[in-house]
Amino acid sequence: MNRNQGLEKGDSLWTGCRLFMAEGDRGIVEDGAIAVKDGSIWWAGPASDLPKERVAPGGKVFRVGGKMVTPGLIDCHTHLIWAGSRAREFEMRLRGASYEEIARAGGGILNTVEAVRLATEDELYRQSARRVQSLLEEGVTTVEIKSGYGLATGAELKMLRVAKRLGNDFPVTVIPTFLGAHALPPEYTGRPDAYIDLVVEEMLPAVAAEGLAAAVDAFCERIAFSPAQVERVFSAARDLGFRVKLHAEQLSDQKGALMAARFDALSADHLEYLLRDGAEAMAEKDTVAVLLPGAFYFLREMKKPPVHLLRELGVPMALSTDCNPGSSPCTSPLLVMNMACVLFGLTPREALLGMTVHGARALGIQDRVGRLAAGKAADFVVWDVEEPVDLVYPMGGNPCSMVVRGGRVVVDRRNGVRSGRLQ
Ligand code: DI6
Ligand code: FE
Repeated sequence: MNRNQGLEKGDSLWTGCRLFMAEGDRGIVEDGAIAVKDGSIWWAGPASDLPKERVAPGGKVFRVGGKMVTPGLIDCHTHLIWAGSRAREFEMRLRGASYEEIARAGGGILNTVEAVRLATEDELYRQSARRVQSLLEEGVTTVEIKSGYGLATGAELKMLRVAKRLGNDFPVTVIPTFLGAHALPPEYTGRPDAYIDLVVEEMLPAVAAEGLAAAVDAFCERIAFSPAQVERVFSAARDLGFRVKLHAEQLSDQKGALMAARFDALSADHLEYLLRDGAEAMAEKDTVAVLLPGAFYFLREMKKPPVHLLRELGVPMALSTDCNPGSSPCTSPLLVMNMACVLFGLTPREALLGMTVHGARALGIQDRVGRLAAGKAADFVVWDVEEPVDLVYPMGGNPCSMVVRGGRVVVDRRNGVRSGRLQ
């Protein structure tokens, strides 16, 4: 990109935008413009400051008419590739069984593992593609997708290949994460350390060799793996050059976040049972707290993540759907933002920052996406609302007007956006 050249034919200018900016007190630029060049943001800010002498005629102009424009949403924690359904377990939980009880009885994650192992790559792709499409229609332009329902080398690689295909076929950036240490597969019952051997010695090298993951995650919990077992996975991951992240303190305090911070984790996720020691370690290492109110809601949790503490310590809070069949069958980032405000006490602005700039940090891609600023990818969403609170307030409905990804309009439900040529 030659930034000196200015805007030419083939580039586009977006005017009349209420820009949601990551910095500043209220953070809205009321009469804003975005200039897009070669798929990236060339300029963004108050229209009055636009360098007009560098805007050549002939380019495309979109007049947004005062709608709010945010960065493309970043869903930084999903398990959206799965087969089968866990509706029966949902019914069991409605009758009083707990998520942990179902898992200990061999259901839960292992139920989905069975279905994923049986599914062909094409079947998995078809089921999962629908979920990607739903996210996209609500403004998601970057989605992280975890493996973790294969729990055998071939099946884990199958999931990660599906993730890659989804990224190639949809106008969404897919960031794949290897989650081999998600649950203990049935053939390793009573032998968790032997399964960790398999993850470390066979799966991780295979994932690295095929370049199929950007980071490595694990589930540190009573019903999953101990901190010592996760440490073995993290050490091996680090030796192969992976950044790590962790499902930590979801159902109990395992000191997982503390351990993750020692490995310079990108993020620690869930965190309902996080205590001050873990939060301080995260603050020190710049580890992002990923909050997942969909899982909190769906599992009827009572204990909330320590939002006040995270704020006090300056730990960035990201927000994500956790889209998965067992604890958060949710493809609505907007509903998740609503839940984060109602259930966890985030402000609407914090919720939006959690799905944009902090979501990008949780994936280590904040230099490329998450903000409306020069040099970032031209990934943004035009919403038929004026303020963050208007976006977060309804429980349902979709005020998305347009989704732009890499400068291209990829969702167009155009309500009142007019386009033409620059004069
Ligand atoms: N925590 C969760 O909430 C998801 N995975 C995890 O480690 C749930 C996955 C599932 O129940 O299928
Ligand atoms: Fe999860």
